[in-house]
Amino acid sequence: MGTAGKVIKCKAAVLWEPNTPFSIEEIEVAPPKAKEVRIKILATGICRTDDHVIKGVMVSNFPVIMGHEGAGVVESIGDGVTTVKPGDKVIPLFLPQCRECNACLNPDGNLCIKIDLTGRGVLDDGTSRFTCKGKTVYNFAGTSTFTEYTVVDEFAVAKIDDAAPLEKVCLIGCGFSTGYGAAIKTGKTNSLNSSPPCPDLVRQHGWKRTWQMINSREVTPGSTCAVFGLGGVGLSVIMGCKLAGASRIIGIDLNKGKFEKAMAVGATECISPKDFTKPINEVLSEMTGNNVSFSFEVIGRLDTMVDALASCHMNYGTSVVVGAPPSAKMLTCNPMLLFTGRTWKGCIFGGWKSRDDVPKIVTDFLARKFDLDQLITHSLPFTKIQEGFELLYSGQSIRTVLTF
Ligand code: PAD
Ligand code: ZN
Repeated sequence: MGTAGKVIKCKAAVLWEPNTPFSIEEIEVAPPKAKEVRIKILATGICRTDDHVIKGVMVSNFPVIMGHEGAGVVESIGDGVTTVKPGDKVIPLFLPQCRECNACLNPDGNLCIKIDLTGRGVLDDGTSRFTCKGKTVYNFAGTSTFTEYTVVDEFAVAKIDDAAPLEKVCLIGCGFSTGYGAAIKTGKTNSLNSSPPCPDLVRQHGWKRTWQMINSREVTPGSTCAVFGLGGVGLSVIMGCKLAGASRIIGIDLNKGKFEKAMAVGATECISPKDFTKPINEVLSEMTGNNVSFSFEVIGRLDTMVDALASCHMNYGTSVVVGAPPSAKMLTCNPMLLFTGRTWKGCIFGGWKSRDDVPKIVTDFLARKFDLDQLITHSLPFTKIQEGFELLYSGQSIRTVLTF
């Protein structure tokens, strides 16, 4: 391609400081160095995690180009890149997979050591490829998708099927996979004291399948789940719970405007904590005969993390923290919640090993195993990014997809 090896000038949404609007700027994107890939971004979703950085709740260096739920086409590659080539459709990965660290080598791990959890905002060699008005502009999450071109490390990009519609599968880069994986991979746990040995399950599926389910860590068929937060990620948790065969899925949100969509993707009922004077865990316990096996916090608040923990069964319940916690905040809770046997865990990117699993999730989407259209409520041209964030703030959007 004509641009390979050259600096590309293009448009990007730069955030110069926290709590300010995006500024559409002309930036320079340097060519990829060894083991790096330059991508022409064609679609990107807006996720609440981006907003955490805008609000300063998650740390980052500034100025920064955010965005981490994108999809595009490889424009050029640096020396030594073997897993993608120019013209390939790809999804950049905020959770990389270097295939060498302990988490990558452990079959149960996915938190690759190369992830940028501390907001350094640089590629693996310690520098950024972006400049604007003579200043270095930092990366976000190793991806930076709010730009026409980005550069990522080879360990942070997955080649996907050529037939994939980028304006939909971009959601597989974050929101969808995170929620879906939280339900079908991370939810199930603590096999021996959890619900599968229930005789109904064995009768229905036989011991072999029951044992597979125990070991595959899915939400178990017939179980009751409670999902706190009905944004794009929470709805994806519901889709995963439904696919795993949960028989009751209760959605919890302060915004009742989210209930209709939640029911459409698989919730069996929805409640707002505002309608009750009792603590929400007591409400859920009464509704279910004290039988929530799995709860998911998909908001990113400390109080709802504890509420979700208290809502699952005191003995065999599992609660999964999916919502991104605010930086440098501490949780306080009654340790009795854990002493009685509950399991409390979290997951980043739904527990998926990103480079291995993202192409498979895309293939499952193309095979219509799940529907992403339900999550995409708005589409806007990239330059209207600020409008996309306003839709998130007003609670009107589930996912806005920006196209270039
Ligand atoms: P969203 O803002 O679209 O949805 C959050 C929902 O929570 C909204 O519908 C709110 O109305 C609702 N809500 C807010 N406060 C409360 C409350 N006190 N009680 C009940 N409901 C409430 O966000 P999202 O779906 O894009 O993301 C959800 C969280 O997941 C957010 O914290 C994000 O940063 C995190 C996330 N984590 C990962 C990961 O890898 N773990 C990936 C992507 C997103
Ligand atoms: Zn996200």
